Amino acid sequence: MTLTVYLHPMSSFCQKVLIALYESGAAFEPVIVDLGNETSRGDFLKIWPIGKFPVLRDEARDRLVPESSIIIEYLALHHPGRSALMSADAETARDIRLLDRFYDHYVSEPMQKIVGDRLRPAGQRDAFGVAAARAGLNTAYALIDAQMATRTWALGADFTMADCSAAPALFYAEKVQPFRGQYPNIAAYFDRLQQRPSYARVLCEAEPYLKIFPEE
Ligand SMILES: N[C@@H](CCC(=O)N[C@@H](CS)C(=O)NCC(=O)O)C(=O)O
Repeated sequence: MTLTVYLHPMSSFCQKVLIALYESGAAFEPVIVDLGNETSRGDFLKIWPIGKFPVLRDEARDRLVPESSIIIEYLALHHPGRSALMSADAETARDIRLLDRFYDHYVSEPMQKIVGDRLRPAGQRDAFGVAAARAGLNTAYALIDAQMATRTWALGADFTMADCSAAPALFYAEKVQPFRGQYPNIAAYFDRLQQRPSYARVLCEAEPYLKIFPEE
């Protein structure tokens, strides 16, 4: 098999790429990286010393591709399958990238900050940073809710890379700072995402691992 993806099923950025792979139908071999296991972590660091997943290896092209958005763009170019998730039109592609960046930077990052803080040793928590992350999430929620009042998917009618970013970001964001109740358009959008077969499959595969999520 030419495509190998180094990932963990619970990781939001890996789920983003998995949604893209299931949308396209591209064949790939998943390699689960367990960062808590010295051997698994060491093997992964030899491949990508930055140590963050997902990472794609395309054997046929002899390319190593890190970073979730870059992987999805790479797949769209070389392994589009059923659904490319990017647009050939430069203006539309830029709009997709903007929304993708928005969900990564303004939903995923603050969500990860809040989750990461729960994993810190007692006495080393960052209350100031968490409060800033919560404020940032609220600002992002208000913007998304207004956008989604008139859209089916993040960009509009078509399911794109931005929806791949949105689904896992919103899933974990809802756990740390619920949007249901206050933001009905985000809730309705997230319901649509959960019904999308690609994301439903990703959620099903992540389910056995969710028990290790640090609830608080
Ligand atoms: N910008 C990266 C972020 C990837 C990322 O943050 N991955 C997390 C998992 S969701 C990770 O590898 N965490 C492990 C660590 O930081 O040690 C991308 O888009 O792929």
